[in-house]
Amino acid sequence: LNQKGCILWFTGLSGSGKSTVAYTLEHALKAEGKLAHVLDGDNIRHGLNNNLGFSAADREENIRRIGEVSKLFSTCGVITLVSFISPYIKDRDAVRAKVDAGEFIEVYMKIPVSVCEDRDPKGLYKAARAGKIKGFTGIDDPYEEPENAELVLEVSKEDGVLAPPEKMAGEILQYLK
Ligand code: GGZ
Repeated sequence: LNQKGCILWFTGLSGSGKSTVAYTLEHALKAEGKLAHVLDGDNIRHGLNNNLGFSAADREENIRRIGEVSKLFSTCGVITLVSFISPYIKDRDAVRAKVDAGEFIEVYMKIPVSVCEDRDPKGLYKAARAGKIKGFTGIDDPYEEPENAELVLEVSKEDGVLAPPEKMAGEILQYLK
């Protein structure tokens, strides 16, 4: 009952696997009887933040509100898995600064844009290259890499391939323990 919450803040490009790993970890944590919940585009951008787009100002406001919501969840004892590109260092650091030391755990999905673009699960990179989406992160909009992430998940050095989500979720679980 007195489980302390925390915020696992996934950051990385579109198609880097943030949500897949976050949901895999949510299931693993729930299987252990822990209170865990994913916040992502589906339950935030379509609801609370449905008046926001992808300008720099809107992305900043998106992350600010998500930070406030995550803080509430964490205070309630939830292991809060937050999955947004969150491209700007200052916006991520502003959330970090609002919570207790150790409560904010930044998880950088360090996947090169070339790999994300090859995967392109929703065809968004293709649309961005074709000029149908303007200001797409990694193509014609910036992504600022974390400098002090608690965890960095990377593609394999040998073959440039992504580890399965279960393996990445397992690494994070080890860190939490
Ligand atoms: C980046 C965009 C854009 C633009 C729509 N740039 O793969 P997805 O589809 O599901 O993830 C992307 C998602 C990014 O929303 P976030 O709230 O995570 O972004 S931020 O943290 O920067 O506020 C992508 C889709 O929305 N998408 N247009 N221009 N991603």
